[in-house]
Amino acid sequence: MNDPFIIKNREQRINALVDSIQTKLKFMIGKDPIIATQHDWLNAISYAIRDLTVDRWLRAIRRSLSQSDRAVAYLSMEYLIGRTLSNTLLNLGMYDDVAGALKKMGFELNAILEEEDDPGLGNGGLGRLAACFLDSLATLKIPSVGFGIRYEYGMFQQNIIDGQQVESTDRWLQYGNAWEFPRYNLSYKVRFAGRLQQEGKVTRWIETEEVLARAYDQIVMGYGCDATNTLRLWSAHATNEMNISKFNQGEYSAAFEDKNFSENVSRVLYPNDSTESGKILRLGQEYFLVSATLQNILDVHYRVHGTLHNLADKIAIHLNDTHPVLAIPELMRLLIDEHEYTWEAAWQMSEKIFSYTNHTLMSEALERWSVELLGRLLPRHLQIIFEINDHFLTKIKQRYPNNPELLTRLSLIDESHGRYVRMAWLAVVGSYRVNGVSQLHSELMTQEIFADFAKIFPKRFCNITNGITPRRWLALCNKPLASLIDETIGEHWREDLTLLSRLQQRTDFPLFIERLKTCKLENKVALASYIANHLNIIVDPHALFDVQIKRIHEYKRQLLNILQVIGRYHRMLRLPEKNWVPRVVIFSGKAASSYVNAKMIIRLINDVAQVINHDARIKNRLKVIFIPNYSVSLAELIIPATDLSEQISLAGTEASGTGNMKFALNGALTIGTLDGANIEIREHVGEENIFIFGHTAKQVEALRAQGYDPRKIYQEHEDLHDVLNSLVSGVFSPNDPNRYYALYDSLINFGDYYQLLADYHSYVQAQDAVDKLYQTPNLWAQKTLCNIANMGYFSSDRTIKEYVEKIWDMKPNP
Ligand code: 26Q
Repeated sequence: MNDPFIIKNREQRINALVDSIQTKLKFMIGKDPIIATQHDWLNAISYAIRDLTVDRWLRAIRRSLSQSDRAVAYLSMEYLIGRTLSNTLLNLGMYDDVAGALKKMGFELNAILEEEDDPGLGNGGLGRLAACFLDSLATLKIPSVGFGIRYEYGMFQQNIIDGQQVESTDRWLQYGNAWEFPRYNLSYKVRFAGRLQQEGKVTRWIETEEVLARAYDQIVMGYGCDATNTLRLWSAHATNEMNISKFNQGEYSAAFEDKNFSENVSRVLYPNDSTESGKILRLGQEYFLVSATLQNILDVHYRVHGTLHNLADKIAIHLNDTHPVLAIPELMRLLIDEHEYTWEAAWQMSEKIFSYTNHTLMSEALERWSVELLGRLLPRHLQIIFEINDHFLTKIKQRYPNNPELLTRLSLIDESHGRYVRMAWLAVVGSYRVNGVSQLHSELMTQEIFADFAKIFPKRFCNITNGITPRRWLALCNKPLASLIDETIGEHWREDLTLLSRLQQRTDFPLFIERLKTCKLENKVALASYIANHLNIIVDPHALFDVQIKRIHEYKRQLLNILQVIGRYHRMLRLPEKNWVPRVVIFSGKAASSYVNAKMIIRLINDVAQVINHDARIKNRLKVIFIPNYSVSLAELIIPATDLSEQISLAGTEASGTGNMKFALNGALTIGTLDGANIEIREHVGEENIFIFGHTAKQVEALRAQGYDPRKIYQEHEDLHDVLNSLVSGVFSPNDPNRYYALYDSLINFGDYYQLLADYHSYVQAQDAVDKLYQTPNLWAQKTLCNIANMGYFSSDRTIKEYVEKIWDMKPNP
């Protein structure tokens, strides 16, 4: 197609686009327009648009091969990139032209965009962070490749049936994926199991089973004209399509057994956002990603440089949590066993290459693998891990000769209950830099889980507060607000989000405040119409939209939120004449399939919704909505429509949070605890513009240490007493009054681990302050503007610049 960039005339550009889309439908999809489905058209459009990005991409790859500086390999088991077409149109600045072309063909752009499957190749925050980083790396023109797994089935689809979560498979590839380039001849053998054979100093790993890793590449387009990078996802294939001797004996299904086993490696994403230890297939996936990636990196490096000696000067390998930490022993293995480096030389290189981000402090979420299982699946790696441990502990012994407890604590092998490899320890020992994801988290990280390491390697630890890409999370998802900002301060904020501070002076411009309110209302109308169409519930767009959307997890305390809703319901029944601020309380999020308590919380929310939404006495002034199947694209709809953002985790448990940033950037006020990045958000937006409540991380610790007694709070506070009693009196589950007994019990009789009751009252007070402010709409809007104007710091561009300076040791790009 003629490049629309060089066509000056809009009419001609649109014609060129129409022409190209029709050609794609014919020659790539092979369909007659008369019978083409909406999805066929989506694919045709996607191919046509993809064509416009390929030249830049190939140029960028060529540049990166000949460059003298370091490149980044970002290793992550998860990427939640969201839909690609809309993002590409934004980056190319072609939204309007394509809308025009489609109109001419009788389509509506938004309907086509909605047709694209949202690839759910991640669980939540960690996967979305990786996607924001890819966007910023490309936009900042930092040569980098994201490596991951092309799961055939992503995060399960969540259906709500009779109030309960029911999972089904996410068949996101069923109609193909127009954005990927399969690299049929770029593949590596990944080996598993087998045994070790020692020949003098040389170790051989023999009799292994093999799986083939095939690369699928996707263009990662940054904002602005020439900015592109690559996301390379590995897909597992059998090395032997079938066992010919079994086939010849007529055992047709047995002939394909091995093939099925191999391909299972990239079959499905594990839907747990905290470690599910012991699953051998998960370990297989982690190693599969790492082995294919490292072979690929060494391969390319050797072809360009003719040696591996300078590897550390040319590449920084970043580990997104411990999930890809086997990269460290894998690099050692490749250098020693396949490239004949000595152990010491290999370790010296390795020590300069890896860096690691920690995303959680909760001990149950730290990865550990049993020595027995690791030894069975990856005997050579286990051996190398033991060698790393010996090497490390020998040095420590020299420095601290009389401290055996310290050695036990630092050992990569935990021998207290069985024998386990502590993956986070391996990551710390094998990385030259380790970072946390918010100030509080990084502080606690060096005071708690990594306290011993922080004393030994004080310079190794640092903080880099998370960020979000302003392209997807404002320009793309909130068109009304983005245009208002463009009109006011120009368009450059997309690349420099700190420019938003220029909006601060508009707080005193009544006309501007009016327009800001109109933007919010427009977004709320769109969400209300989604809710009406999909859930058959009518909500008033003028009501306060109070939103908590994220994974369902006890530490995030959705339960505290719904308890507070029940409390409000009771008060409304007691004082029906009071001028209650109408509220729509919205929840969305998935629970890990095996997480019983989280699923119970979903059920409770839905049961409470049934009762409240149908109680005529409250006159529609309170609605509870659970939106099923939360995803990146749902977040793009919900966040711009939010007035109040719920960030209420138990202080000290949410490493950072990134949703909190998206809401504030889109003009919601936060109600939250002093946890994760909420603390830094408060510093930036000012404490008068955020609703903070509850105990601090220190107070949480102190309360736990002194012996916390939730029953006392329950007995002393009548309103809370009523709320909890309503759970067990069957108000919300009349046909099954015992349904919520276990939840009730966990709060009152089993120690209330997440201290909901301890924060309940300050939470209710903060919610009352929210109502009060909402009754002064102009003041509310002014405060939302103070939030928007001060969110510049939370751009992932700033985050990535900090990684470049503090971790990856690259020269900033000219
Ligand atoms: C590990 C082993 C086996 C199976 C699953 C897992 C697994 C998968 C995903 C463990 C953890 C995760 C995801 C963690 C996560 O999303 N953490 C979040 O990271 C965000 C980005 O830094 C933070 O903002 C959040 O606070 C943190 O919860």
